[in-house]
Amino acid sequence: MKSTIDQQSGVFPSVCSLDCPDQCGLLIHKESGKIVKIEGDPNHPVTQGAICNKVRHMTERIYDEKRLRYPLKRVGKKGDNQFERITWEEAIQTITSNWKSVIASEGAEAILPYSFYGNMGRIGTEGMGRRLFNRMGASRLIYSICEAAGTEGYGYTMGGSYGTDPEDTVHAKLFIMWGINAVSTNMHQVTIAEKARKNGAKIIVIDVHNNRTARWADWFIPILPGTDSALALGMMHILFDEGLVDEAFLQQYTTGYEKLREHVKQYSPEVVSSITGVPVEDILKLARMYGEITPAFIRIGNGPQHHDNGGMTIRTIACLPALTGQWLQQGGGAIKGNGGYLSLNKRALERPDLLKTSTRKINMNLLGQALLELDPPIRSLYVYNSNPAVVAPHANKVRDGMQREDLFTVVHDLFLTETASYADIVLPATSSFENMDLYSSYWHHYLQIQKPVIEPYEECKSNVDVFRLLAQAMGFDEQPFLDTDEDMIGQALDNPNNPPVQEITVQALMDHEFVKAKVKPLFPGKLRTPSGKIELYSEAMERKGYPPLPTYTSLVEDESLPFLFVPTANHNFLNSTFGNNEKHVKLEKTPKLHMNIADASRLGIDNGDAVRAFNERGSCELTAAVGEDVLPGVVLSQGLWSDAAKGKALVNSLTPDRVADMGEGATFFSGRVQVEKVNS
Ligand SMILES: Nc1nc2c(c(=O)[nH]1)N[C@H]1C(S)=C(S)[C@@H](COP(=O)(O)OP(=O)(O)OC[C@H]3O[C@@H](n4cnc5c(=O)[nH]c(N)nc54)[C@H](O)[C@@H]3O)O[C@H]1N2
Ligand SMILES: Nc1nc2c(c(=O)[nH]1)N[C@H]1C(S)=C(S)[C@@H](COP(=O)(O)OP(=O)(O)OC[C@H]3O[C@@H](n4cnc5c(=O)[nH]c(N)nc54)[C@H](O)[C@@H]3O)O[C@H]1N2
Ligand code: SF4
Ligand SMILES: [Mo]
Repeated sequence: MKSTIDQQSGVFPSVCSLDCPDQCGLLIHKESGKIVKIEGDPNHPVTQGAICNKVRHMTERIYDEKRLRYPLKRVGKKGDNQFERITWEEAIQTITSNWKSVIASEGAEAILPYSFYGNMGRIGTEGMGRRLFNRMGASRLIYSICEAAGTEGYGYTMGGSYGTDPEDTVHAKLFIMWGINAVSTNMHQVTIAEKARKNGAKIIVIDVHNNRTARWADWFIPILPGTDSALALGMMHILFDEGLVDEAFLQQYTTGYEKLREHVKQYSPEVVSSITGVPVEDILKLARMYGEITPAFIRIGNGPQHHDNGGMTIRTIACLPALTGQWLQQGGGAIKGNGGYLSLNKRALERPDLLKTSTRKINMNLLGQALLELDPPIRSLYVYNSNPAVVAPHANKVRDGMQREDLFTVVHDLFLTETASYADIVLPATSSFENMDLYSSYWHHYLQIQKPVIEPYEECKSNVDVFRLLAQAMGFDEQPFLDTDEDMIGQALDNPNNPPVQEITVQALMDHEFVKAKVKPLFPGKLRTPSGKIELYSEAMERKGYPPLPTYTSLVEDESLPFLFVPTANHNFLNSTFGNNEKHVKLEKTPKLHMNIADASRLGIDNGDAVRAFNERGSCELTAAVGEDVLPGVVLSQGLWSDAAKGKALVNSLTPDRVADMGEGATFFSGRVQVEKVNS
């Protein structure tokens, strides 16, 4: 392959590496060996040349003064950010000699890798690192911080992460954006909906916040947090009651619809209104629109599933398209996540066979607890592709754990993140434009290989390269550690359980900017549920002790404090990424706490006041945004602000480290707080 690196100037196709469903095609403009501009690739069939503001300003992040250039070792106290330059040899030697002595004295389970999708490249996230830690016999991480609860819930109904092809949704006549702030988090779904709108489509947003997406809608339905399953059940009640269901579809493609018909009788509009805060006439109107307009498409977001009851809620919403037979309409149905369609050969990528004996699994949502309370203890933490000191729930507990003097921490990142400030050794990472990887979207059906566009910045190394060095220094010389990047990509694509991906070759991805997997439509067909049908009644759930029919379950009683605190994503950052980049911080202005005017006036809080939200887990200072953007009893913030930008705005200091009803998922949005004015 002729490397684009060798060409000093030109325009090169690329792909966005961030954890975002759109996975945009990019064009990288290069002059004299440096990136000068990043824009959307107009040839990409889904993203069509449009990209978000975040990535349009990505160049500044790549060449940011603050970017890590070489390995560092800590010379001050943990958290104090005092480091000294060391060589790669010293870094690798220090890490592996620590690991060897930990393994000799306490066993490899005392080592915990912690990572997520700061870069979505599959070999950098799921490849060499998993191989190394499997071979070592380290503790294994449960990757549950994002969509685990909803994925399990959706899976009971639909048999896996399979939904509508987003390109088809241009034909929809009704869009329900359900707990997704798509204008900020899935912008091309919005672009497609806009096209459909020109053909008469209506857009409904169901959310707890009158945000950018709500303001874009034809109809915004505010709902109380954590009550969405009740609303969906109320819609089902009306659909059955008014004969708006597709009996033929129910009979042919679902299990348990007669039981469901009886079951939803209890969810009358009056009952549902008292749970959700949605007026009876709006529940009726919503159900009738959904029953009468076709094709109808539901885009299910992270909002409803980052709650204690998130799994059951998503399982319940996922039943709706079956009632009206929407899965047979082009563009109808739902998307929660489409990752199943592009699933890769996980075994080949991660090589679980290298693990000799089964090792303990540690839920990433309980990192603080794991570092402070686990017995036998964790002695070494290796973090990459993630910033848990900011993004993980109960962040103060996480930081207390990282503060432990006897914990040896390594952080591999592009920046000296809040997490890195607790590290003993910091390793500099390449950006996605500096190394090769395979990208597959969890929304559309395209795969793409990122060929390196520029040379690695200073002494930066990719995840895969660092893991290779570590494996070598550990004395692991098996083939999996010798595979090249291209070998690994080939192995990942070769998935016998997923023919549409298996037929895509490395060569095809090298030759074309992107390739669409030839995904078969879900219907007519057999799902991957036990019955092969949409399971309105699920025996699998029953066996696990869940109600077998979709059900409203309430949030767990948190501390008895007056407000439910919903700390969501914001427009100009991506999780904590960009929270340390000046341009993005400036665009986002200041971290706010949205509250209802009725609550604010009772507490003597005016718009623009400095306020403190607190509970027994921590405290967080924000600027009050008073109005009617949230219902009374709810306070909401946007963005995972970095310490550097606003010292006290660590929203995750308040979030619970309880796990959700399914998937051991996160419950970021189910914590309660008190709020008070900060007197300056
Ligand atoms: N700009 C930007 N884009 C991103 C990200 C980012 O941080 N910034 N993050 C990326 C990642 S990793 C992910 S997982 C996705 C997440 O993207 P989204 O799915 O949009 O997730 P959130 O923004 O967490 O929450 C979605 C919406 O749910 C609402 N909400 C909260 N609780 C409830 C509830 O109980 N019911 C209802 N109906 N709504 C509720 C919130 O107000 C919010 O508008 O976005 C990705 N894209
Ligand atoms: N309160 C609250 N908390 C949340 C959420 C929320 O909505 N509210 N959302 C949750 C969700 S959905 C998610 S997915 C998580 C996301 O949490 P994380 O996965 O931790 O996401 P980021 O904060 O973007 O951190 C990614 C880090 O990876 C680094 N990185 C990027 N590329 C590379 C690379 O190639 N190699 C290495 N070694 N590092 C790299 C980046 O510089 C960045 O510091 O946060 C969760 N936390
Ligand atoms: S963050 Fe999302 S919208 Fe922005 S360029 Fe990347 S994939 Fe596209
Ligand atoms: Mo996420």
